[in-house]
Amino acid sequence: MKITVITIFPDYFSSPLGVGIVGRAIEAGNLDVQTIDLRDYTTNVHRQVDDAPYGGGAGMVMMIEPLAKALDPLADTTRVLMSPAGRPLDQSMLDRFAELDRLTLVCGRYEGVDQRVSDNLIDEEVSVGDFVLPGGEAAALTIIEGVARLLPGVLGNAQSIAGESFRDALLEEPHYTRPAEFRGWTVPEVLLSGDHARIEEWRVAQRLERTRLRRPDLLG
Ligand code: JCQ
Repeated sequence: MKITVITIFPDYFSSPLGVGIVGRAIEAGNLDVQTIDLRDYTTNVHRQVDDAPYGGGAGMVMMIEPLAKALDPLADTTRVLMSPAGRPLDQSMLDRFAELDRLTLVCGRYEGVDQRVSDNLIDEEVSVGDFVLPGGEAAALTIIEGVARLLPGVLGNAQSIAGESFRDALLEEPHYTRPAEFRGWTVPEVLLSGDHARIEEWRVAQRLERTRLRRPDLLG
């Protein structure tokens, strides 16, 4: 899979692309990530990518011209704009992106992007949450990381994906490892019992209770 990122901060991506699952996916040739510096597509001497909004008001708007020049050669890819006004990202969206051969992520900045970009040059707008970031870079990284771990040959353990949280739309149960006691804080007795039927029953009950308390929206 090849992911192209359009950004005014290509350096933002260098460390994250070198470590962990993403670093290994790139190393192994399962993933290629290319960053495009939007300023390379400007025509004005100041390499400006933003301008004042028509109609007045505070803040700046990302200009269509550099984005169009960067995006025109990528018309055969799925083009995603990171935006607080986008469709909320979820696991099923990442599953769908992971099936693609090519994905383009556009990092918005300032007050937003000229609406004609979204209307004519973008396939979908995606939000990673109901908050505002100074730019779409962290949101783009979220998608890269979420997709990378789904690529064939990357995790090396298909079971840990198949059996995980959000596949069954429930939060995970709490996990524990050694020691069995630390500063008097103990591990639930059932997990030490060796009774695998009881353990599974406890885990399911914990998933349901946690979801009810923390994320009732997931239960419908
Ligand atoms: C993405 N949740 C928040 C900020 C405007 C495209 O227009 C804008 C994009 C951004 C950057 O993205 C986010 C974001 N998901 O802030 C303002």
